[in-house]
Amino acid sequence: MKTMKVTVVIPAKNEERSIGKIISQCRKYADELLVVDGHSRDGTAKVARRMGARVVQDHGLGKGDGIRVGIQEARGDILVFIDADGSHDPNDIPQLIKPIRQDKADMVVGSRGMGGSDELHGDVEKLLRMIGSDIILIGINKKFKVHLTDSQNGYRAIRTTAARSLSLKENITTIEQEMTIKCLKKSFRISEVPTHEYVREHGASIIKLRKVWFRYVWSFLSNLF
Ligand SMILES: Nc1nc2c(ncn2[C@@H]2O[C@H](COP(=O)(O)OP(=O)(O)OP(=O)(O)O)[C@@H](O)[C@H]2O)c(=O)[nH]1
Ligand SMILES: [Mg+2]
Repeated sequence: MKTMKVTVVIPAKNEERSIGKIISQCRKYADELLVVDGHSRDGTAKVARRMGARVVQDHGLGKGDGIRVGIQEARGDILVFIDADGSHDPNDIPQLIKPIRQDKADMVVGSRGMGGSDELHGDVEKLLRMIGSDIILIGINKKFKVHLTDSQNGYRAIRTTAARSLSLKENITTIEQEMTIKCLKKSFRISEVPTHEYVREHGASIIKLRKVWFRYVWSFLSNLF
C-alpha cells in the first residue's frame, strides 16, 4: 500500500511568538506544513514562510473558516490540525495518525478527557466551559450510542477524503463539534488518544464564553437533528 502523506495544518492568528517553535517541532512528522493565516496583524505569516511552511490566508471569518481552507488546500492524505499557540504537544502527532495509517479509524481526536487540560479548571469561566462541553458530549454520545470523551478538541487527525466529504459550515471553533457530529452521521470511525492541553504560551485568551455560547448550542442542536 502506498504510504499516506501527512499535512500538518496550523491555523494561526497573531501567533508570531509561538508559530516558529510549533513549525520546527512538527516538521519531522509532516510531509507538508500548511499554515492558515487568519489575517494576522503581526509577523505570523512572515515567520511561517521563513520556517519553510506553505502559508495560505483564510477569509477572515474565524478559526472554522481557517480549518475549511486548510482542508481544501492540503496536499496530503491525512490532515493533522494543531493550534499555533503551544496548547498542543507536536510529539503526540504519531499516535494521532497511527490508527488512520492502520486503517482502524477515519478520524482520531486528541482527548483532554483522557489526557487532561490546564484550560478547563480553576475559575468560573473555565467551569462553565467544561460543563457546556460535557453537556454537548453527553448529547452526542447518547444520540450516536458512542463513548467519546472529547468532542471539542482542535487537536485531531482526519483522512483528507473524509474531511472533504463533510461540507463543514461553522466559521468559529464550533467547527470541531460539527466535524465530530458529521463524522458520526456518515459512520466514519472515530478513535481517541490521550493528549494534554496546555495553557497558550503567549498572550491572553480572546475566547469569550458569553459571546460564543449561543453559537455552540445552536450548532450542536442544528447538526444533531
Ligand atoms: N486561520 C485562523 N486561525 C485562527 C483564527 N482564530 C484563532 N485561530 C488560531 O486557532 C488556534 C486556536 O485558537 P485560540 O485562540 O488559541 O482558541 P482557544 O484555544 O479556544 O483559546 P485560548 O488558547 O484560550 O486563547 C490558534 O492557533 C489560533 O491562532 C482565525 O480567525 N483564523
Ligand atoms: Mg488556544
